[in-house]
Amino acid sequence: MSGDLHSRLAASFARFADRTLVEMDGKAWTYAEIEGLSARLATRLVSLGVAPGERVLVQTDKSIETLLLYFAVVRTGAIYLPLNVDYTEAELEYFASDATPVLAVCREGTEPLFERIGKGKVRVTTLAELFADLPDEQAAPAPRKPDDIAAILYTSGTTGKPKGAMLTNANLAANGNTLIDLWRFTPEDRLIHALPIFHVHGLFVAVHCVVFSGASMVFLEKFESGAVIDLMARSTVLMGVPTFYIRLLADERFTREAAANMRLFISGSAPLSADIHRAFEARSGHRVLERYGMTETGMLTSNPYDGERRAGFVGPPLPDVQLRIAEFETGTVLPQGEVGIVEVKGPNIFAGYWQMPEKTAAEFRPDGFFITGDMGFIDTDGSVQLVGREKDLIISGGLNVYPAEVEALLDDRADVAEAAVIGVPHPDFGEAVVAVVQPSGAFDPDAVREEMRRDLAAFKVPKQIIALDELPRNTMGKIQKKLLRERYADLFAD
Ligand code: MLC
Ligand code: AMP
Repeated sequence: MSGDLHSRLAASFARFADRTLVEMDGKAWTYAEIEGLSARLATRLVSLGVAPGERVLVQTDKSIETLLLYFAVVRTGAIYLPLNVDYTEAELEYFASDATPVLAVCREGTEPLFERIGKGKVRVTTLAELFADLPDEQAAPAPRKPDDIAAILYTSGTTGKPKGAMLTNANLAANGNTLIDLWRFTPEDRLIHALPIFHVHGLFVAVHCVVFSGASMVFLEKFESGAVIDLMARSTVLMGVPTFYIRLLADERFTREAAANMRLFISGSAPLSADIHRAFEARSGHRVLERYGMTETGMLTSNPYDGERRAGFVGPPLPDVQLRIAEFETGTVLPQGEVGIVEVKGPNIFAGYWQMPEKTAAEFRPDGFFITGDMGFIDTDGSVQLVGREKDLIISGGLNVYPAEVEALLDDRADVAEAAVIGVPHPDFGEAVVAVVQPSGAFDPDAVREEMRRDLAAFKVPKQIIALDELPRNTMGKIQKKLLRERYADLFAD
């Protein structure tokens, strides 16, 4: 294996040629069909100027065409840059100007928006246009080296602008290879794929586990408990965020019998509460396998396939990952059992942030360990428990919301003196975004929420805005978010 992602994918395309790779809406595509179509699509991309190292920005709905586009971009050696379909013009503008893509593939009807933000420098197209009269010629795969960038995924930060995490060919190939062994993927597996394909979880973890192992998957446009339960009788694996498991438990059709054919339920992207873990086992007879990862790193830890899957723990580091706990400020490595910042090193750790060498340097220790921003400790059995986050981050339904971004938008308003954005427990999303504001003058929370939707993706818009005459502050004048979190902990209680 040459260590590049295309070669790894191509090995599976050839080896499992006649087997089904993916199904959607009652239609199925074999490995050979997917390879053929993506190679022809690569020819089209090349004719549009897509070349090794160039960025292809993608904001399209979940579909087989989007999956083909991903494989085609990898084949051309260009950099795949997927974006949440929920992002608004204001959010997209930044990504386009930062990443300077050569091509933007967007949803029908949004071409004018992309033309606007591309400022005449980006070629704009849609999937329908790309696939119209696809040439027969199959583009030869561009030679790529393991360290070449295969994808950029944007993540926000506690301060400043979102950062484009550069994932190399070797990062993606290594993590996928490790996971298929760890989770025992075989060609007999059939994955229920209900995640979006613009994040690490649905795109790399799910798709690569399937393709690398010769398994198959059923694409659902989005998670819907009834559809997922119906598929279980002829499927073997589900990957999801905790909200999937919460919603399955809320559906009375989800029973031991319904889950009888399944061999594995995997959870990640956000904490799975020990209560849900136990309730899930009581209902289905399956112990969820929880794992932990990040956009910048891919997967880092996993509970064991055999052996105890501990509720509330994310498991030991993957075989090729080094993980340590350190003191955040000094970087001093802490002894086993002590709580500190989680730091990691391994073949899956990203190459840095796109055109941000200082930000990159700030997040690595001198010896190459990446500082995750998650707080945790290692138990006596080597299993990691995450206990919180050093970064001011809310994870809602597996999606990250940085309070600083939402606060900035509120603080800019004439009717807001100051805002504090916090995460509070939510029965469905795990955490929900709530804004506590000190208004200046007349203030209508519902109208403000509506207006915020123009600038922010829906999942970032506060589920509730609470107006207070005074925000609680410490003696230094800093808003006491901890106190607010405690005060509103039961806001969404069942
Ligand atoms: C949708 N909404 C959300 C939301 N998703 N609000 C908060 N948090 C979310 N995650 C909004 C909708 O826009 C809508 O707003 C309202 O909430 C109700 O939506 P819904 O119909 O209940 O949501 P649904 O479409 O069912 O989506 C929920 C979900 C989805 C949980 C299925 O968000 C999802 O698939 N999440 C997975 C995200 C994921 O892949 N994360 C992995 C990141 S990678 P309104 O106002 O219009 O009513 C990573 C690394 C790793 O973290 O370790 O994996
Ligand atoms: P993202 O930037 O979207 O990749 O989110 C990464 C963050 O998700 C991590 O830094 C963790 O805070 C969180 N995360 C991922 N998996 C888990 C998990 N199993 N338990 C708790 N938090 C998790």
